[in-house]
Amino acid sequence: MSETVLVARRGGVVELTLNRPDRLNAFNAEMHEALARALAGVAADATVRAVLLTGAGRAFCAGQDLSERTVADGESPPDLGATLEHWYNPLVRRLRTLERPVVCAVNGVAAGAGANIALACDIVLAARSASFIQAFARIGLVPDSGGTWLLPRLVGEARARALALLGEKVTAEQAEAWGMIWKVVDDARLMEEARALADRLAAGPTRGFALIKRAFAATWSNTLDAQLDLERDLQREAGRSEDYREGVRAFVEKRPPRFVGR
Ligand code: T3D
Repeated sequence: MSETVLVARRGGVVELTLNRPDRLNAFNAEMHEALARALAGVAADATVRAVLLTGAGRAFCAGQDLSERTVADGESPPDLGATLEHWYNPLVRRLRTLERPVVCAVNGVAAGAGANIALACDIVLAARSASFIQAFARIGLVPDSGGTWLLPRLVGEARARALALLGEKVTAEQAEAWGMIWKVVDDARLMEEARALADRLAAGPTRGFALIKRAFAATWSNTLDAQLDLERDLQREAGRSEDYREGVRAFVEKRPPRFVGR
């Protein structure tokens, strides 16, 4: 089993740690494969009710491992479109469509695809010392892993364009102030807070959370009319869940709900 992604189970939470710290957790094929396998395992296991993604060492993830990308004179360049098609795009799609909430604890620098993979998660916490860098333009590339879609939606087009073109570092505090992430946390408390958040989500109405993710996935391409129709359909489904029944009962009985995730 690959050690490039550490997989730990704590109650209803699966904690995934990118683990190539000497390369700032940059992606190689082995790490992609390990992460894809771990996320497929989560999707297939109904007892997993939340995911926490983080990085080992001083970085969250430095994007693609560039040591695999040097091209000698006369050699033909690698097909980067193929890597996106094979690895990065499925990963982002998997995170966005996974029917469990995904918390990302950005423990240090998140650069290139690493930044955008963090931003693709549902709730992003960042250590105060962490930073986000759209490093692509520094090496002549285009933001990928959803960056050109996510960034303008999160921070507005003016900032998104400047970040993509300049490749400047955004501190965690700036990212919070701009609405790029949910919250900055003191370094020493990051994992404690991220775990508490993941535990809280794991005790929540998992089916309802999956439907919330589906609503947000559609919102940017839908008209208001279409979104209202979608909300109607999703609410109909949520209203049939055991957790909805329990939620209303608990409210009426003035006690905390005991959600089972169905
Ligand atoms: O290629 C495709 O398939 C297409 C897909 C592309 C997706 C992408 O993500 S493209 C963007 C790739 N990522 C980058 O361009 C970021 C490169 N890294 C950096 O700019 C800097 O390392 C950081 C800003 C992230 C951190 O800087 P700093 O000063 O804190 O650390 P450092 O000294 O640069 O890095 C520490 C070590 O990690 C160093 O190794 P060494 O000298 O100790 O042996 C460095 O080479 C290594 N490292 C950092 N990033 C990468 C990396 N090694 C391989 N690939 C990396 N991306």
